[in-house]
Amino acid sequence: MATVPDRPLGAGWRRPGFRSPTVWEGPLPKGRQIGTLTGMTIYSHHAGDPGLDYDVVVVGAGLSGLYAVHKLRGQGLRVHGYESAEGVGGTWYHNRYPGARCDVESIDYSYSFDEELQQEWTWSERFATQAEILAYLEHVADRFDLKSAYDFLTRVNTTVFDDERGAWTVTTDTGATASCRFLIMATGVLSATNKPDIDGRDLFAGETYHTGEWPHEAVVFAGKRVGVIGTGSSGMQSIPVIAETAEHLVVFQRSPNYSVPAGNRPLSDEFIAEVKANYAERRRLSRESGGGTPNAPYPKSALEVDAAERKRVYDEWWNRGGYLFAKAFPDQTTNIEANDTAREYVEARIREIVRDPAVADMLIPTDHPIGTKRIVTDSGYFETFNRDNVTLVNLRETPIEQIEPTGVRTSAQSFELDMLIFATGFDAMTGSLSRIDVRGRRGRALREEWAAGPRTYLGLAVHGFPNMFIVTGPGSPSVLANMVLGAEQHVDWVADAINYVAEHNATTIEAETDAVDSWVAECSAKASNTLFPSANSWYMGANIEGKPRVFMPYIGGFGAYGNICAEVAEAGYKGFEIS
Ligand code: N01
Repeated sequence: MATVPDRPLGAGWRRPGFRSPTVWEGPLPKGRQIGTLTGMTIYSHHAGDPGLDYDVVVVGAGLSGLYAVHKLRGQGLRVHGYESAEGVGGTWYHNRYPGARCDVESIDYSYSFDEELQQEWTWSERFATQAEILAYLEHVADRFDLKSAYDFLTRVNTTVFDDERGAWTVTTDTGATASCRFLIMATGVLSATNKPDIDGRDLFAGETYHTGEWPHEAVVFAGKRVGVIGTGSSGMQSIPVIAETAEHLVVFQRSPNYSVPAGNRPLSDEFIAEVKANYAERRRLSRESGGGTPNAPYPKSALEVDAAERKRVYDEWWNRGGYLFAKAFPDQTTNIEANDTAREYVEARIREIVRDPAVADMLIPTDHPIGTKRIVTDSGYFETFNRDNVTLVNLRETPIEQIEPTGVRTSAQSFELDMLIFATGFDAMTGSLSRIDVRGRRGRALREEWAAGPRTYLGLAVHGFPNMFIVTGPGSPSVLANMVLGAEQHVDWVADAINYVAEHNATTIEAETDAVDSWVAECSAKASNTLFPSANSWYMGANIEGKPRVFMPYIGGFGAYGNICAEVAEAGYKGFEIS
């Protein structure tokens, strides 16, 4: 005799009106097996379209996809996932370059949906390493039996909507195909790597790596002449670690970036106990906050306080560490004069650290207001340029002319190298979607729909692409907020929307064109009230040649955005057509 558990698999398991499972005393039911929980087999009783392979297909097994599988299975839906990598983790699976860490504190960059999970997992450091985050995601996947939902090493090539059937068909590079009612694109925002087309790029005969596609095998720098192209977060995190053992390191910098030391440290037992005792309140504050963590700026404007008070605040935020420095004062990224005070403070700190004033000059950005590109959270970055085995090359003065079999030739000299590392970033926010051939109503391609920049309603849905949801995509706070809580908020919203469709015996939910127009205008208005559009950042798509210049995330705040989504749902999914 087998039983189906009568306790929730997750919030929403027993939503009114939905076909939730009950305790079975008799022989195994005839539903489709959807997983196991504490040794019991779970069967779906969702009366979806039996002609479809699945109720939901989830693309991606990063932190968004994993939660989507868990949540929707918990609603009794038949869920299947595809993941191009061999394992779970998404960006944390691939970005295993030396020094890779998250710049959001580990105690916040973790799931909140399950209290037991939250209590049983203990982070060892304030800013977790990639390895620890991946171990955490592995733990989550095992704990909730999520891997069983996935085909790994399977890349989704096309997704096509069938107007007649109100369903999607997904095809993959292994030849596997699947039909489903709902499609969840949990494809990640920093997943599609950018390897710039530098002359001779593929001619280099030594070892070549991209930080975003780092191999699983150990990479040895000792005794080697290493070149790194790119000084964004990935470059600035890996450079100090590489410099420790490389014979010589050449850093090819096109644009300098602002960085603030992480102030990383091990977490004490007392601190962890206090966090765990107050997690609920911490999460509540995070959900209401601007950035998805329980941090708020100083309560006064940078221009309202005198120089001594301003310095005290900047000292405090500098010592806190990391990108939050951009939010020390509330007007720092909206008012250029306020921004200048932060910029001058950081410039002075860089000059204190870097011994050679000419090198310090090269390391200080001059092309964007501080904080309008993500401030890097580093561990010893500027100090690295005091080492004898490190050379900084300013590509603005001496651009790369050619990559050659033996190294890199700039307009000034040739650098002989044994290893070349591309820390050149991503086709962010839209790249992972545009690399899939997504076809909506009447065969319309998402690439065409977004030719002038991404157009979504709430970052979640696209007109003409019914039943397709994007998690943490363009038009949502996404990378401007805590991605884990962002993913939970999105997936919970989508799960409720799917319930709503089922409860109303409907087949499709689709963003209305007017709703998309107004949301795009709202996102643009919010961005234009800030200094962000003035930077050539990946937020703007400016790092990819030919990409439309549009500020992609929603910058109205995480809490405010959550409220808007909730109001839309409460108003019967205002702006969506349900049919
Ligand atoms: O990528 P980037 P990233 N020739 O785009 C340079 C998150 N992240 O992987 O600025 C020469 O920021 C480019 O130069 P320029 C985080 O949100 C987080 O470092 O275009 N150089 C730039 O210096 C971050 O913002 C963490 O002039 C070229 C670099 O390559 C985001 O991911 C860690 C070039 C790319 O920097 C992306 O970071 C890592 C060319 N042709 C990443 N093309 C943490 O949590 C590009 N570059 C801490």
